[in-house]
Amino acid sequence: MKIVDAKVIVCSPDRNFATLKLTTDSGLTGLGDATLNGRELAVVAYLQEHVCPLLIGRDAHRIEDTWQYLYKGAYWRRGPVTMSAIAAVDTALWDIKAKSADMPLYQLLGGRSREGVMVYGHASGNDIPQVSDAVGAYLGEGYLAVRVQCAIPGLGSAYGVGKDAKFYEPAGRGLPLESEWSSERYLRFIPEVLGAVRSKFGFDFHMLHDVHHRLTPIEAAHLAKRLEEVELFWLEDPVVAELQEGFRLVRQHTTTPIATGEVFNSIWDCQQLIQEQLIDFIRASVVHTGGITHLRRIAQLAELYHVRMGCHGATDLSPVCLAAAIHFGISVHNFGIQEYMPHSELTDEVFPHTYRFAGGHLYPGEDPGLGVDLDEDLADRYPYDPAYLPISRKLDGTVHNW
Ligand code: CS2
Ligand code: MG
Repeated sequence: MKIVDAKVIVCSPDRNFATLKLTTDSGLTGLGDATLNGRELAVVAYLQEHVCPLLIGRDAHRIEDTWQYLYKGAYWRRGPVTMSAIAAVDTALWDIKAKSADMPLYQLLGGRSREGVMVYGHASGNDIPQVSDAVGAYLGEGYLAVRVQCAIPGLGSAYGVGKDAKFYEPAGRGLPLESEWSSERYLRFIPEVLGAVRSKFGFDFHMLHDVHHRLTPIEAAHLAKRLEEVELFWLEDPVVAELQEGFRLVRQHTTTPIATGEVFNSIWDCQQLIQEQLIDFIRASVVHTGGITHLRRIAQLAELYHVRMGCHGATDLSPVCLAAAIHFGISVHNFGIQEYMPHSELTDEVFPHTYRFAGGHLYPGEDPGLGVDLDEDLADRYPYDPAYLPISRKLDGTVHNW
């Protein structure tokens, strides 16, 4: 079965997405998400100029060989752009293979290990009452796990607080906005927020919080220790993860579970974190970590060290990626939780899919392949519209980690 066409479809139904579509000589097609928030066109160019021409004529069944061909053949290895491009090809080939086998993708990955994929929703607000209302809404919808984020008094903006209670898209149209940050104000306030949520709703649901790379290791250690009393499911991205050994300092001080990895793009980004058991969950995603083929390698390494999967699933990962994550998550043994930020209705129209939410879980469809399609005519009506993630600055103007 030969690849006869490889094209990248860029669209912007509420936000920008890049999608690779492969077509074989037997007429089967496969989709792969190639979206890299704020740098979408870099991946598009990488695919269009340096990958798609190499795919024409290749055997679509040779997934592992194609992965190695694109990874080793580039010479310049790793990085978010390269690995998102490889991920798109890999995901599309798995989609095609499952379709040619006439089975949903998860069956090719070893079949079900569980009935459904437990997810967490995103509760946020500008103050504690708003956050509490948002948490209550998610629990009322049957979510078993809720991430809690809140605006910080005295700061003009905060990570994770959407314009409305449910939908959160951090990338803004046009050039990057600048947001202010104060670790001191954050550290004083966020324990009060999380404590208030536990006081109101108790401990019978999983509560998560995302620090979003903003603290130093000792600040993160201080926070994680203070938060032991609220029993988080995980504290996410407490520090930036380039310095993997930096997590040792956090780990020494606390039993709060740690998650990181949504910005990772290869197993080498997380090898030390996993092998030293410095984390409890790895957040690597299908779209940014070389696709299903490479994510399975990370999962198998993680399993040896009691680390569970908690794949990234924000709205800037398209329904194609989310579908792949659900097929992966329902099958992989060391599954932990799946992030679920529902896409907009318009996005779901552009990407019709068979996965569904019920009772705090996501379920893949039973259609052959990923169970996602792309309505190209509708997609064409929403062309790319430049949008960037914010830049963060401390109160004294120093650039910080957003
Ligand atoms: C966040 C994301 O979902 C998360 O855990 O870290 O919202 C992240 O900020 C975006 O995916 C960046 O594009
Ligand atoms: Mg995050």
